Amino acid sequence: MSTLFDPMTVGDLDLPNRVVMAPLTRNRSPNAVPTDLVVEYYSQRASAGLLITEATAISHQGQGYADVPGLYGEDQLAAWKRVTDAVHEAGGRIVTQMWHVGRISHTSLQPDGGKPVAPSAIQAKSKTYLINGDGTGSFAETSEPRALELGEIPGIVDDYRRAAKAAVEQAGFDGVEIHAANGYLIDQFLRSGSNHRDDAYGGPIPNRARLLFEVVDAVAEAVGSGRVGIRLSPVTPANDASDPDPQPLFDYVVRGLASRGLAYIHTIEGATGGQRDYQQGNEPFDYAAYKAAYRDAGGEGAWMVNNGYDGPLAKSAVQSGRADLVAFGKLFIANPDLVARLRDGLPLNEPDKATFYGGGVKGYTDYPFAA
Ligand code: 8OZ
Repeated sequence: MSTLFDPMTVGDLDLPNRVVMAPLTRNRSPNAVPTDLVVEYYSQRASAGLLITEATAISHQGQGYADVPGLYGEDQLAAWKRVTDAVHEAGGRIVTQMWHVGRISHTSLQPDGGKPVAPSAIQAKSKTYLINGDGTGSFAETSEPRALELGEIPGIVDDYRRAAKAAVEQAGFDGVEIHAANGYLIDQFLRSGSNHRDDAYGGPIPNRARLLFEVVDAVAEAVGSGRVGIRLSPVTPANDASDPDPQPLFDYVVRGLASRGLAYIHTIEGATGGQRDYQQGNEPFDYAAYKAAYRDAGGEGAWMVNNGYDGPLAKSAVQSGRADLVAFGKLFIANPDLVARLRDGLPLNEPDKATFYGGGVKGYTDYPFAA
């Protein structure tokens, strides 16, 4: 039996424990460049078994929010190198979450003020976050997207490949996580609510999953599959994601991932940041069957779970063998030393929602460590 505090080899990475910091958007990187505060924030949390960065855009086109970081400019990569150096210096391991938002964007954030891109020209019923001329933030409706032309898709796959290579070779990350969750580009292709294409990337499940596998293969080739993880969210309604029949779709996806040698599969169970038993379609999603589909197909990657875990739920998930790794979001925002607090049964700081997105030190690097 393993516990949450036992080490584990995950692909090419040796983790000292199973407590993972989930990717968390914090909107504190003006011009897409992480600041000194970002360096401090991640290095404070270096005792995590693994740090996953906030979602980070692979290209300007992949941007959808104000002040989120990127992996496509030399200044962005140099800033991330300072983050990874500081984390390594503090004894930690860090991968970056590679992000293309697809339709969850706004023309004001796109190259030349153009329309965001998507599988189909269907506007999401969702909001994004912008910074106004006077420096204040506000939420705005996502813009109407345009459908990607077939001939544009290889360029997007190349953007993932280039970002992965730069993240590892230039920015010093230990690996990358492909963001295929929460209603962003890859998830928009997967789910039938946002994908009405009638070409090789739409319609039957293998077509809707085609972009995901092309991205996984390109990224794995660029950095080695043992440095690649992927995040999926089979039933989340986040960002207007919808599909009436998620079980066969996501069982197919993890079966296809099984042969690709990834370090880990990271699943958001339920509605992101919300109800764990959230349902899309007529039946509850069977997470055990989904995991079994991956293992039956020969998948040997670590199984990472996320969404609403507290200490007891996380400990039992690992001890029962239901999961290998548990990713914590809000608890890691508020507790830089979460591993020690969970291990020693210390009280936890409460996260302050008002300072999640944007701002400075407050609610970011000023949460206290336990005495
Ligand atoms: C919260 C706010 C903005 C973006 C996700 C990247 O849901 C996000 C995100 C979360 O995956």
